[in-house]
Amino acid sequence: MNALIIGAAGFVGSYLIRHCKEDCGWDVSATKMSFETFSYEGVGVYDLDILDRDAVVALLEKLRPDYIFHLAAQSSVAASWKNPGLTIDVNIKGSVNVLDAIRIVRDNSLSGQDDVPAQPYLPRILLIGSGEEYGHIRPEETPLPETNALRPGNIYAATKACQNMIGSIYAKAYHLDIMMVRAFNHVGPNQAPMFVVADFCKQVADIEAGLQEPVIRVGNLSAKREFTDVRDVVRAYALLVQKGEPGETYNVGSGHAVAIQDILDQILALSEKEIQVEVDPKKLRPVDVPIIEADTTKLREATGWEKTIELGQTLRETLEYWRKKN
Ligand code: A2R
Repeated sequence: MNALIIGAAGFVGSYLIRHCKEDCGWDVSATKMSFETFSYEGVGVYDLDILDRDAVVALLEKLRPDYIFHLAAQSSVAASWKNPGLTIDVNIKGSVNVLDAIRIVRDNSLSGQDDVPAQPYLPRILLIGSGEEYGHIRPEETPLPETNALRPGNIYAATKACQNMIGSIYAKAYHLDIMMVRAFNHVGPNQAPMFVVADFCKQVADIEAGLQEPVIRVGNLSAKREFTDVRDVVRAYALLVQKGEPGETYNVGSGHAVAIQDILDQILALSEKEIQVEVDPKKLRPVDVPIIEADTTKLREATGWEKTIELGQTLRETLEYWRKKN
């Protein structure tokens, strides 16, 4: 099988490449933005801006991947408040471009040439959405099934909810094999420190190395979120492109919400330094959703997926990653 990972230079990309290549044994190609530096041994890496639909069409015509993972996004909630226009462009218009490009290449393949028999191009596509799409959740709604009402509480979440709706429309209207996920928070080494676990681990590592005074600056500690190791998340993605039902949405997460305070306590317990905790108003978001927790029955029944890595291990490895960087 031959897989294309769009938006591979981010956090999830290299984990997904490694899994598809090493564990699944697929040929893998990947895309990055022209200004990003990214390479992976044995993987063809192409520059692609998903805002350029013709470029997406050209790449698909060239590679004809069996599986397409669409990771490219403006993926930060905090950045979506600061730059809503870009978030809407990339996450909605960019995703429509990817879907439309797939439709065009499929339609071109069906029209064939006079003397060449048509070879239908029917890839399977995974659109990556977010648990944030559920938004303002009532406590009695958790754990959240995929059928729960979506009440997005921030710009990023609204764009991912829209991507999901458009994915479902394209699957039905154009008979494309599109599956959608709502991925809950995923964590691990190499995540950018704008995300909470990486932020806390980096600050602790900086404090230990004497690069920061012994004060960790935090946002809202009472919010409860799911945290799943990124390696378990990419296993779910690879299973879903193989076993998912077209037009369906699957939650991907541990099924267990943890308070950010607990995460902080676990990370602080891994350090021998005496560290003060201080709330930084700049880290508090304009609207915060108190609890997000997934019902992952649909994913597990469709694919047999189970999480394999405990949160404690992920936190230890993430802190170790930041210690090594100093
Ligand atoms: O924003 P950058 O410069 O870090 O680039 C990101 C890239 N990207 C794009 N790729 C193609 N065309 C665009 N117009 C475009 N804008 C941004 O997508 C980055 O390299 C990649 C996404 O990686 P991350 O932001 O690190 O997301 P992560 O954690 O790998 O999550 C993958 C997916 C995203 O759809 C998230 O929203 C979802 O999982 O949770």
